[in-house]
Order: sequence, then structure tokens, then C-alpha cells
Amino acid sequence: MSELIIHNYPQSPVAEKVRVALGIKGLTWRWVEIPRVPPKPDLMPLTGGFRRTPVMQVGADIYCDSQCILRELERRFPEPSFFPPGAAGMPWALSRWTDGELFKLAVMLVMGSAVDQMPAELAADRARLYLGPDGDFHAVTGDLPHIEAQIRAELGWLDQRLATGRRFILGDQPALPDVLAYKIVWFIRGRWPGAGDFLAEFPALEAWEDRVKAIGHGEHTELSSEDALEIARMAEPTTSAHEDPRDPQGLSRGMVVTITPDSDSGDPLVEGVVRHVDRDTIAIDREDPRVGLVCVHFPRVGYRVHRA
Ligand SMILES: N[C@@H](CCC(=O)N[C@@H](CS)C(=O)NCC(=O)O)C(=O)O
Repeated sequence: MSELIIHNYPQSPVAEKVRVALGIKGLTWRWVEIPRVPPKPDLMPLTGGFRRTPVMQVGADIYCDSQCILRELERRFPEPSFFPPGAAGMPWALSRWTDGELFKLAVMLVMGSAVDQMPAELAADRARLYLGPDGDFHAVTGDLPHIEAQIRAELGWLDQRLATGRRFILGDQPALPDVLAYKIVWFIRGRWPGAGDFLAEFPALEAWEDRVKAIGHGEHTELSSEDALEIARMAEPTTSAHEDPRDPQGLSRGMVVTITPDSDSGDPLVEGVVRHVDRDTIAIDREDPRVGLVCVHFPRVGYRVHRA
């Protein structure tokens, strides 16, 4: 199998979620550092326009969105599982909370507190992504106590759960819920000046945070973005063709579609030809002069697919 390549940057909490997931599975991988804001000229040939972080590459197969990446890691490396016995399904439902409401609150807390210290270009880019076309983190600053109250109550739920004596959220072994929740605590701890005092209210959560941190990120070495493109160029996609007769949108192999996050975030459309479609995933073929044929995977949940 080709190497696992993660396109990311150190400050990304969503990338940290994937890095810890790689640690849980004890994997060896390559780190490609990408810019924090567009343009991302060496990522675009792989993703066809998807600009979010992280992206996973395995040869000429490209996985967009951490949901898609985690699902693929579980498929390729089933042990140790992200889903201990009895936990199937539920962690994905939990991810809608951690990746949705809770992450947006954390972004508003961190960026609303730091908007005047951040590079203007970064603040404007993230405001567009997370707050919509007229978004501005200055508008959030007056609301910070409310936002903090929301996060406090929601982290309190995790603390209560962990105070029941479990080492990790589901039991004695780390699993998907741990990486989902950890990225929030890691982000707040690392980027919000009030975090030390705020998190001290949650001793069980802090003890768990140390345990998750100790898992590490597996083993990784750096790879240049040019070398990653060359790896894609030399490889062929290995994704199997697949159709789903029950697909509610009637998506099938060979159709030209566009895909984008289902939010008012200004994310570009990615266009390609359906190779694989099922309930959870859609994978499209696209050609780019720098890499030839690549197969780009997206989750179904949270993404809108249009027939072009
Ligand atoms: N739903 C996506 C969200 C990814 C996301 O929003 N990541 C942030 C970084 S933590 C991002 O893309 N920021 C803009 C960028 O890196 O260009 C996922 O789970 O992968």
C-alpha cells in the first residue's frame, strides 16, 4: 500500500483530531505542511478545489474531511478499532455535536478573543468560513461571556462522563469519541488565554486530556508538497467502483457531479465523475495536469452533491 500522507498544518484542531487518531492506531505517516489560508497551489491539484484542513492522500486516492479520513483509516486498519464492541454508529452521531455546534462555539471563543492579534487575512478568511458572508469576529467579542457559558456547560457533560471512572469516554481504550472531544479541548487550551482557569473546573476532563495527549501521533516524517504531487502522478486510484441502488439522489457511476460543504461558508465546488457512491461516502474521478487521474472522496453527511 502507498504511504499515508496527511496534508495539514500544526495549528489545525481538526488535523489534531486526525493526528491523535493515527496515534491510536499506531500508524506511520508522512506530514505535508500546507498554508493556513488559500491559495494552496500544491493541494488544489489533488482535491480539485477543496481547501479545508486536513486532507489525506494515499497514492492517487484523496480523502477530504476528517469524517472521511477517520472512516478510511478504520477500513484500512481495523485494529485497534475506533468503535469498541457495542459502540458502532453512536460516535458518528456524537461527531455532529463536537464538529458542529461545539466546534463553532470554540472557534468563536478563540478567534473572538484574539481577533485584533490575528493576521487580518486569517481573521477575514475564517470569519467567512464560520460566520457567513458578512462575518466579522469583532461582532462576537461582546458575546464572549455567553459563548463561554455555552462551552462551559457542554464541557461539563464530558467531565461528568469521565468522572464515572472511565479512562476514556467509552471505557478503558481510546476510541473515536476521544479524538472528537480532544480536538476541542486542545484548541481551547492552546489558543485561548483564559483556558487554564476555565478548564481547571473540570478535573476528570483534565486527567483524560493528559491521557489522550500521551497517545501521541504515531510516527511521522515530513514530505514536500512537490513529492506528494509526484506520488499521486505515479499512482492510479485504487478505489473500487460501487453503486447504491437505494441512493435517494439517484447518483450513479459516470455521472458528473459537484460537491461542496453544505454550509454558507463560501467553499468552492469540486467537480468530477462518480466512481463510488454509498450511504456514507461519495468518490469522484478528476484529472489534473500535474497529477493525472485522482479519485477524491467526500462524506455524504455535511456535504451537498449536485448533478452537474
Ligand atoms: N468538516 C471538516 C472541517 C475542516 C476544517 O474546517 N478545518 C479548518 C482547520 S481546523 C480549516 O479548514 N480551516 C481553513 C483552512 O485550513 O483553509 C473536517 O472535519 O475535516
